[in-house]
Amino acid sequence: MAKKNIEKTSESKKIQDLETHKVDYENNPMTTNQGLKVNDTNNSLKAGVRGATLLEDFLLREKITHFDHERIPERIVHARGSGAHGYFQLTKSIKKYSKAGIFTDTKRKTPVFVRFSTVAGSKGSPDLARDVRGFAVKFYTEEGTWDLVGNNMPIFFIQDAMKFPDLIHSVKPEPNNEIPQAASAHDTFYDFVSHTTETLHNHIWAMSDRAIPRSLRMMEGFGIHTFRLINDKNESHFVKFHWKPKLGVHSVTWDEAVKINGADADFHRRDLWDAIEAGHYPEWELGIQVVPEKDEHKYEFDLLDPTKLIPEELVPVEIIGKMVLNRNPDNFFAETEQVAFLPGHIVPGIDFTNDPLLQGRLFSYRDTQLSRLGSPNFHQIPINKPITKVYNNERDGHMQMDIPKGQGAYFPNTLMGGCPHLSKMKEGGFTHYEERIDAKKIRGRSESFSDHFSQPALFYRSLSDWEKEHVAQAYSFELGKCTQKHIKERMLWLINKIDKNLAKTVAENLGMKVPKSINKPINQAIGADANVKEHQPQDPKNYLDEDPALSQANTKFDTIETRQIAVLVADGFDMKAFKKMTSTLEKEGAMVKLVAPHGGTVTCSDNMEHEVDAAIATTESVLFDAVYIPGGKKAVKALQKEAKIKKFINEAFKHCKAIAADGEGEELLDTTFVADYKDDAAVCINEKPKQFRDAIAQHRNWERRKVAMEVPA
Ligand code: HDE
Repeated sequence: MAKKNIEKTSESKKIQDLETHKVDYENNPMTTNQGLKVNDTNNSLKAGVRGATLLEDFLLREKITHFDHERIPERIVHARGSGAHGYFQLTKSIKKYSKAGIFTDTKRKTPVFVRFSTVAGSKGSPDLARDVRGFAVKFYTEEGTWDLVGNNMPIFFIQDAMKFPDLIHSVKPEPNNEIPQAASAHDTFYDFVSHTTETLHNHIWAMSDRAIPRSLRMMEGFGIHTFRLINDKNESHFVKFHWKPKLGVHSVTWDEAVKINGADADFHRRDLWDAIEAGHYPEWELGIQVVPEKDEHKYEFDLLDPTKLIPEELVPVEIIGKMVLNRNPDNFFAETEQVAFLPGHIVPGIDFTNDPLLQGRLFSYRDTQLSRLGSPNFHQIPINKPITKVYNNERDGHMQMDIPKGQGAYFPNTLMGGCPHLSKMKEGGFTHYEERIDAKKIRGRSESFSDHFSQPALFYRSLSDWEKEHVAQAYSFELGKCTQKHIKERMLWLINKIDKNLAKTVAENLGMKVPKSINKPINQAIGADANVKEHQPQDPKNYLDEDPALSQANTKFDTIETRQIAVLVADGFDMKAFKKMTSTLEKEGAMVKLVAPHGGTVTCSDNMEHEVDAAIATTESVLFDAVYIPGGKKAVKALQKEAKIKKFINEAFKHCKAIAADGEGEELLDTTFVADYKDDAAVCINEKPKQFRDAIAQHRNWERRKVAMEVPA
């Protein structure tokens, strides 16, 4: 990047920072929390400069006490998260299905706050753990707040809320030694999974590339449960919600994920933050799959079973709106940490179904916010406040922020003129959908939830060859980390029910054989009374050969917006080639970063100074999407002397990334693994910038994967 540009950027950043702080800080001195002006915050009050600190020091006590209480309990799950503000806008009214304002009014821009997260790791765990990602959206609608608290995979591990603590205890670090952090690859998780076959569908998704996204901005989101849409005639339709990213669905490889966690543990958080700061606002389309009430029992799976998706081949996704994230939080704790999502936050026009997982969530989230945020008034925290006014008779409690007026707080009343009065349905009062229920009270599960193999098999069949290979590698890695033979055997037996070749490959990698049989029954309420019934999983059915929407090979490959391009430079790099290439890439929204043997500046062939973005010692190729070497004799000579520059290129090649070189840049490639693969579709030597651009848009050249495996980097 030319120096002039750099100066401009840092100047505008300074102005932006000042703007943010101006209101509060510009002309106001430091004060205590009581508004007392403070003249020294560096020294405590002492009996003489070398004497003991005095108990009288109220300034020290206030500062330290507040500090001592700065932490709140982290979330039990989804502790590691990153958030952003934005808006949702409907593009197509769905009045025929829903009376919700956000689903009927295309003119509205509804503010949203979104929090993305990993599930298993602690708050400080690395971003690239193999894990499901949370995708929680808070819509501040004119009719009250609606929270769509979903994930980046369309199904969940378990069918009944009762099993959630077991699932989470199994995946969290093992309780005796708190190992491993943010990783499912250990005995307790597979002990649980191999004895709980309903997990297998979400589990195979977690073994796929979906569990190691390239960016939070390149993930799909799903509401998972079947919800209801209710129209103004009080008619119900079943619905599944989908978020489709504008940039397509892309992932890194496992080798990269492991390395990114070391090179930049905040990789996803930084990527989201930087994209928004640079004005490249992440965007998703909202889609719905609608099933009429009459079709409730039409499918081979139960709509209430959260371990099943509705294949898009059977019910297409209808796009109805878009969400844009255009503002970073001002303060991580106040917003991203304190935000409280509750699946029970709903608005008229949307309703719940009897999905037993959803039903359990309706209890759990309020309960967890109480322990996390410490007060039933957590809705008064700015990030959790609805944009509508709140009127009710709830009073007092820890940290009450409002000062309610009036003589009483009860209903019905005459002393307050009957206020607040009840809202009639035509005024927007919420009424539950009147679902008819005629059943025995029973602790049990519907037999229609017992198909545990068909959809994992459908998912696997729908993947491309390279995705299938990644799944096999992931199973092999995860089970390879387990120490118990009986658990691995059981897993192989179950994988074999999903796909025989997959099981064979994994078994070979583990140095084991797929067992011919295991101890039955598969699902066992161990130690339970004989009348406790656990349905045994049914044999897999094939009701659909493939669902193309499940494969990332069918995603969008049409943009290079926000792709990070490492340009390898040193003094004397060829400015002409550099300009030609980078102007094309930057015009399309790619982010060009100069990587050089040292920090500071480098001088190009036109004798201009350019600020270096990263010295090679401080960066890794896994943090970039593509590599370009502009050439220039002196520059290439200097680059050739750097062993890490060669490693950088080899690694980019190993991870199937686009690589381009102009002029003498080719000589640098000649000292790397790329030398023998110059005809590779994503290696562009002295090609037009458009060629490189197209290779980057393809995300990766997976055709290269066989030779790439040979690269020792
Ligand atoms: Fe959650 N889940 N969950 N979950 N979940 C929480 O609530 C829980 C489930 C999801 O960014 C907790 O505020 C139970 C499914 C997300 O703040 C907790 C069950 C899905 C987030 C909780 C489930 C999710 C959470 C922990 C089984 C996808 C992060 C902190 C019945 C549809 C939201 C908190 C954020 C967070 C409980 C299952 C998604 C403990 C009991 C299914 C994205 O209340």
